[in-house]
Amino acid sequence: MSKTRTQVGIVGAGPAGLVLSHLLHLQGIDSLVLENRSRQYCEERIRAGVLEWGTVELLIQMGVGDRLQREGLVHHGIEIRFAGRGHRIDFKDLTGRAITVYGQHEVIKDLIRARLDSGGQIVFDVDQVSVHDLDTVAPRICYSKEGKSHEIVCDFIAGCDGFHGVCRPSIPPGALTVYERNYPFGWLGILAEAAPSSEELIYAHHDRGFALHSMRSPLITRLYLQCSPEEDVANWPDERIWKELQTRLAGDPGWRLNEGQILQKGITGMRSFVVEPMQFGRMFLAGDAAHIVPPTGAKGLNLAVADVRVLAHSLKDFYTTGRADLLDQYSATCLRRVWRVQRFSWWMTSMLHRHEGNPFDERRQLAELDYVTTSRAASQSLAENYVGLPMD
Ligand code: RFL
Ligand code: PHB
Repeated sequence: MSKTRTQVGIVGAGPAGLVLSHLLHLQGIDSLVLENRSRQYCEERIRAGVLEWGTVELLIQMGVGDRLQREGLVHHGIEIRFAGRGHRIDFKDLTGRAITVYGQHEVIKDLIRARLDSGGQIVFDVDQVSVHDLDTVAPRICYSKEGKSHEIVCDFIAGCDGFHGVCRPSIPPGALTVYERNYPFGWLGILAEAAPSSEELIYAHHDRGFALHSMRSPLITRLYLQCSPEEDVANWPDERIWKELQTRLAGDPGWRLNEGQILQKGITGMRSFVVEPMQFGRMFLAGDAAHIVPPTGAKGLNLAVADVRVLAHSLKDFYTTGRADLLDQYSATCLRRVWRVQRFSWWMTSMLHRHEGNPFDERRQLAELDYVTTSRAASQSLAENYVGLPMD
């Protein structure tokens, strides 16, 4: 068995793990990232697309924003569509801020390149990752690669291994409280070789269910349809998807959704999930390992980045002063933002999706959409949350 040492052992090369590793590097702190997938898989996995202004600023400050600034699509608003009519929420007017549409996999490519160019260590394709001695000053990570066993002794471990990772389940039962809510629907997402049909994102409420028009580039559209969480993608041939999207996204006369070859299809369940605290001993959880939001608010990636920003700052304080005050506050500091973002994501989800049942709730939902698109106060509340609350 080979043994190495690092200051911060990071499990997971998603946005949380990679941003953390690069922030630590910029502060002179050594880390090592372990990832159970291949580099290619991580760089091609299609996920989030919306970056809050604070996420964009951080990536630029970290020196990984060049391509993002060249290729990212800056959006000054979104459209909310219901009862066949579109209503624009003008972020610029309401908040002075914008969001940037830039695929998560592009952020990942930029971060991996930056880490490797500056001598960072990312070990891809690892197996059997396990974490040990979490409540001591020398926690360890064990893993195997190509049949050989390895051990890393760390000062701290960052569990950035997503919702299905190993870090959170390694915490003794009883040390964490779980807060959870499942939704009775999922999203069928497609990536299509078609020019976006609108310059901005369209969130559409429709009697047949929610639909979302988003994009990745001037030639690629990203679209989602509300469906059952148990839906089988095999039941959705391309023609059915386009027909349903045309119906649910139908808007002002003359507007039509551009169609094209479907490059990728997938179904995602929707859940809200939080564990408290986001720490056990010397292991800190960040990003999806600690919390999940339904995607309607476009917040998961941004929240992951916000967590590791706090963690990197707290670790720097520890290494420069020897004091653990900020590390001890890590969980409470992050959870304040996490819960505000949970609230917003839940609210967007319940306002826009079709729920079975109660006609009272259907009418109330339409009143909510009417209010949010006509009251400046209500639109401003949506806008300030969507572009991203200020970082503490
Ligand atoms: P990730 O990205 O899941 O990264 C975790 C990494 O850990 C690896 N891993 C392990 N490595 C070693 N050993 C193990 N045992 C491991 N187990 C797992 C995994 O392979 C992976 O590389 O978590 P992270 O870094 O916390 O980042 C979270 C975001 O990826 C996630 O919240 C977003 O993608 C959510 N999300 C969105 N977020 C936004 O901010 N804006 C959006 O527009 C948005 N849209 C979305 C989304 C997520 C979606 N899906 C598919 C869940 C749209 C969709 C459809
Ligand atoms: C996306 O482009 O993938 C996307 C955009 C907005 C969301 C969720 C996903 O709310």
